[in-house]
Amino acid sequence: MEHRDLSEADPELYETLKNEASRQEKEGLEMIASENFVPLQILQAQGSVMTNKYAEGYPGKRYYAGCKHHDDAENLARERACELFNAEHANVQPHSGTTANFAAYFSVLEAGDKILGPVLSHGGHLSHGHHVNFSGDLFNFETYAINQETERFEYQDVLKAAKKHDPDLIICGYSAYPRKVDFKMFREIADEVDAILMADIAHISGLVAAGVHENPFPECDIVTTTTHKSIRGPRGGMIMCQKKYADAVDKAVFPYSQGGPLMHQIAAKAVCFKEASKPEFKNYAKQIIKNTSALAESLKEEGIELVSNGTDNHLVLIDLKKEDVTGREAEEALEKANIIVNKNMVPYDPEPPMVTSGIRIGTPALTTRGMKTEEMKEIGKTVADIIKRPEPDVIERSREKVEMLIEKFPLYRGSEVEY
Ligand code: DSN
Repeated sequence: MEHRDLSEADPELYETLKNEASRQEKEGLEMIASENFVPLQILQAQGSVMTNKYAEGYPGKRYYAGCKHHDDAENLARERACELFNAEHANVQPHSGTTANFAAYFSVLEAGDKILGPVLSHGGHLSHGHHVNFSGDLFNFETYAINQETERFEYQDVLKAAKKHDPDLIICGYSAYPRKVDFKMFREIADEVDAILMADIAHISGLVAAGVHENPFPECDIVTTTTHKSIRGPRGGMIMCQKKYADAVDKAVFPYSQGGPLMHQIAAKAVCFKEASKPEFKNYAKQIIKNTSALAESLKEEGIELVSNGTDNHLVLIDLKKEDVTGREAEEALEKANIIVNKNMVPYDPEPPMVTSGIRIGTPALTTRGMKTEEMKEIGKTVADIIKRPEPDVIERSREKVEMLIEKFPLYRGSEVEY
C-alpha cells in the first residue's frame, strides 16, 4: 500500500476540503443553531486508525478478535458520558441523533405503540413523529402543542393531551424551542398516565453538560442526544438511560438497528466528553447563554418579534408574521450578506415548511470563535436591518460588516489544521 499526502493522492478532493476550510474560516457567520466547530483534538481522533476495525458488540463482548484498544476507547466514552450527565448507562454507538431515537423507541416499544410528542412545527424533529420519517410511519404519534399565549409548553396543555391519548411514551426536548425544558413537569405528567419519559437533548446537551440547563436525569427514563451540536464533538449520536433499560437499549442499537460501530467517531466522542467536563467548557456554555440573550435583546430593540419574546438557551426563533418577508426570503437575503441561518416554522405558522414565517438563529458556533455580547448586539442589528429592508444596498453594507467581524475571530487559522 502506498501512503501519500492527500494533496498529491487526490488533488480534486483535497481542493474541495481546502475550499470548505476556507468557507468556514472566512466566508460567513455560522448561525445555524445545530452547528459548531470542533477543536483539533476531535479532528485527530476522527481521522485516526480506529476507523480500520470492525467491533460489533460491546466492550468485553465483541464478535471479532483484536478489539482491546477499541474496548478501551468505548469504555472511556461511556464512563465519561455517564459522569458528565449523571447517567446510569450510556450507549455511544448510535451513528446519529435519528438512529439514536430509532433505537431508543424500539428499546421499550413495539411498532404501533403510542408516543406523545410535540407538534412538529412547534419545535420538534423529523424523528419525533413526522409522517415522512420512520417514526411517524412505524409508531402511533399523537401531539401536544405550544400554548398560543405564552408560546411555551405549559403543564395544563401537555397533561390534557397526555390524558386524552394515554401514550406509552412521552417525548420532550426540541430542535427549535428557545426556552428551558422542564423535565420535572414532564415527569409529573408521565407519571399521571403511566408513560415512559424520553428526552431528546440533541440541541442542548452542551448546556446540560456544563450545568447551565437542568439535567434530564433523574426525571427521564431514556435520553438521546447528538454529539456535534452545543456539546461541540464529532458528528454522531448517543443514548443514555436508567440502569433498568440498559440491556434493552444496547440490544436495540446492536444488533437490532446498527451493525459495526464507527469506532473513530466513538474515540472522538470520548475526547468530546473530556473537553466538556473542563471548567473552560462551562465558561463556553455560560457565554452561549449570555450571547443568545444579547442577540435577543438587540433584535427586540430593533422591533423584531421573537417566539416567546426571548430565549433561555442557545437559540432565538424570529417570528416574521408581521414583517414583509417570509422565512425563505429572509434566509436568502441573510445568506447574501454571509449570515448563515435557517428558515423555520414558528408555532401556528400559516406558511408551508419550505416557506415558513420564521428564522432560527443560534450562537454556539460563533461563541466557539470567541465572539461575545458586543458582537452579538452588532449582529442582531444587522439581521434586523436586512429583515426590515432586504435591498441590495443594505445587504452589501451588511456583508462588509460581516467580513470585518469574521476577520477578527480566526477559527483554525494559525493551527495545524490544513483542511
Ligand atoms: N438538523 C438538526 C437541526 O438543525 O436541528 C436536527 O437534526
